Parts: sequence; structure tokens; C-alpha cells
Amino acid sequence: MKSGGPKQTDRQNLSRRRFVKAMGVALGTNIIFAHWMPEGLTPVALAQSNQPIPGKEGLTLLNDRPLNAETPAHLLNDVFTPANRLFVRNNGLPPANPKADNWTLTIGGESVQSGKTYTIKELKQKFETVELALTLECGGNGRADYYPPASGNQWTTGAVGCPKWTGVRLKDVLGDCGMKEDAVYIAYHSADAHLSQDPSKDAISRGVPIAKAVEEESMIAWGMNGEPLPSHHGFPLRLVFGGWPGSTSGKWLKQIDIRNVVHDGTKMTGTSYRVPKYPVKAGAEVPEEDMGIIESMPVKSLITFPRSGLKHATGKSLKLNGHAWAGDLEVSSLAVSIDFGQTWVSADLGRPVNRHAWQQWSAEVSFPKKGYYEVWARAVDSEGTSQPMLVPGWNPKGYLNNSCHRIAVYVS
Ligand SMILES: Nc1nc2c(c(=O)[nH]1)N[C@H]1C(S)=C(S)[C@@H](COP(=O)(O)O)O[C@H]1N2
Ligand SMILES: [Mo]
Repeated sequence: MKSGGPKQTDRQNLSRRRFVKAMGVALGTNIIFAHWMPEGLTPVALAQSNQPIPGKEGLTLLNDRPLNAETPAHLLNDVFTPANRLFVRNNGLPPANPKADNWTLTIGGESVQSGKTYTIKELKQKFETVELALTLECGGNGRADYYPPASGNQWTTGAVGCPKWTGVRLKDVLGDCGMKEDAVYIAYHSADAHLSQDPSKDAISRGVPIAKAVEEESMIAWGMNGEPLPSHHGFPLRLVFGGWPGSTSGKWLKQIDIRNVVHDGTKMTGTSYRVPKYPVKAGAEVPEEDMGIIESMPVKSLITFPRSGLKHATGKSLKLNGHAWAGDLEVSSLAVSIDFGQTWVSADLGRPVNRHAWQQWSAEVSFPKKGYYEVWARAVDSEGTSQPMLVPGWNPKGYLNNSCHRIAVYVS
């Protein structure tokens, strides 16, 4: 056997040890379970930054035209997300000064029996008012972790929230107009302008299949947390489809078409809100016919208390809590780990206040000795599907990253 340089594995081990050491220097303490820390993972404590924006104290601005801002996890601790802590995701330019009094909603399309136009007052008078907590999460939440990077807003974990919405059931309004037998999809049209300001273009025009549209929880909402909808969130009228990509929940809602085909509006086609129907290699080009529309969002969770980066004393136990959600399904269990996923402690998990609302969990952990730790949370849905510990399958636009949320803890 020839003796050249060190063998490949030795060299890898050496660079790994150097990496772990450098990370320890940057953190100012040792990473206790470093031997279990996955290759390629950067400690979460070194990957956080923040920048304030007016009206949304503490949110991180990702883009100002169109406006996009996300919420750091520790500001999402409320059971019902308050207006000042709900992420904003705009594709175009919101209407300048919309008025609730003369706003109308028109129901039309190929498959409507009798098209109608309602004022908001008429909607309130004619249909039963419902109030539901519904989870709204952008399909691109978590995009920042994909490699090679996907274009679009680099959301980390904060494009999600669960306010209480007030409005009417979409199915009651559709029922009032009547649907033809060939109805397959509903499509929304809104009052925001395309970035080019070309009035013939929609900023975004998406929708859902009829089966989702007529669910008890699918809403046309005018209120959020007992107040009129805030302007960022679609004042005076929007759709809310809990558990589905946020992009289905049209804001500044003007028209709903009942369609006899799968809606083909702006951001329904190509790679928009679509993922490959089978796993693909990172960076692959996927033919359009192999891309499917995202429907129910995957199981996911957040650690909203404590805030990442906290200092904690050895020997003392640490209480943790957060939320978990699973699209159309319910979350059936949640566990936390302090050793990069080697062992898990199960959390107490509550039921949702209503279907499609996120659920609350709490747990307690303690740490064997001083140093750097990460707490990871992993939820499992009612069909037994678990969150992946690291980034799931790559897709061209970086959707559906439901990997475990992690926070940094310094034990001293
Ligand atoms: N009219 C209109 N509706 C819209 C959008 C938009 O840009 N215009 N953005 C969509 C997307 S991609 C998401 S994730 C949610 C975000 O809702 P929020 O800004 O109220 O949090 O609204 C959806 N509805
Ligand atoms: Mo979105």
C-alpha cells in the first residue's frame, strides 16, 4: 500500500473537527453534542438577523416593493396572532384607499347558475356570521434554507400566523348563486395592481378546488381578531382557506369565479405554487407537466418560547412552548430534542380551537452540562407523517420546507 497524503475520510474528519472548533469559537462556548450535529448544519445562533419596519414592530422586512415581512418566532407566542405580528406577503401594489361602504363582491364564472353582486352590508345581513381561528402560512415559508437557493422572498420561519377571522362561509355565498354540475374550481380576482401597473394584469389570481371551497371553515372574511381587516391583510374583504398555501387566501377580494376548469390565473401555472410530483435532485429542471399544484400544507411547528439565543443555568429545567399545525390534518404528537435529534422528549399537546387552527404544545427539558445546545421540535400529523429534521426535498421555487424549528440555548 502506498502512503500518500491522509486518506479521504481522515481529511474529512479533520475539516469537520476544524469546523466544529470554529463554530465553538464563534459561539463563545462548546457545542456539547457536536458529534451528533449533522454535516452541513450551521448553528442556528449564528444564522439570525433582524430589522424593524413601521407598523409591524419587530418584523423582519424582506422586500419593500412589494411589501414582504416575516415574524421572528418569539413574537408568535400568542394563541391568536395579533395584527401587528402577522407576516405580510404582497405580490403587487395594494389598493390606495379602499372603502368598505361601497365595496362589492361579484360571483361569476362559467359554472355559476345566477351571478350576483353583494355589498359587504348584504353579506353581513344575508348569511350567518362565523368566527374561526385559521392558520395562514405562505407556501414559500422556509425557502431560505434550500440549496441551491430558490428565487423569491427568503422566508425563514416567520411567514405563518393564526388570527381569528370573522366573516361568512364561502359555501353559503356559492350556494346562494348556485353552481352548475361541471364546477371544478373557484378563482379569485382582487383590487391590488400588478407591479407593472398594467391594469390588464392581475398581481395574483388563484383559487381552490370546489371540495375545499365548500368546507365549513372556508371563509370570506371582513374581520380579524374582532376588528375590521387591517389594510395590509386585505381590507375590506378577503378569502381565508386555513391549512392551504396562503396564496389561496385572496386579499382585497372583488370577484369569485366558479370555474369549469382548474383555474389558470396569475401564479397558478408554471412553477408558481407548484412542486414536482416526484422527488428531484437539487437544482434539477422539472418539466411543467410534472409539477402539481400545492394543496394542504405539510405538518410543521414552531418554538415560540423561549427566544432563540437565551442563556440558561445548568441544573435548572427549561420550560418551552409553541404551536404546531398540519394543513387539513390535525397534529397528533410533538417531541423536542436537545441533542440534534438523537433522543426526544414528548410534549403536552392541545387540540385545535377549531379545525385548521394551530395547536399549542409545551415541554420541559434540562441540560447535562454547560455549553451550546439547540432545542429542536418535531411534530407528527394524524396520518403518522413527521416533520423532517433537516430540509426536505428540493423543488424549483423552494416551497414546503417543513423541517424542524430549532432554537439556540447557552447553558452556563
Ligand atoms: N390580492 C392578493 N391576495 C393575496 C396576496 C396578494 O399579493 N394579493 N398574497 C397571497 C399570499 S402569497 C399570501 S402568503 C397571503 C398572505 O397573507 P397576509 O399578507 O395577510 O399575511 O395572502 C395571499 N393573498
Ligand atoms: Mo404566499
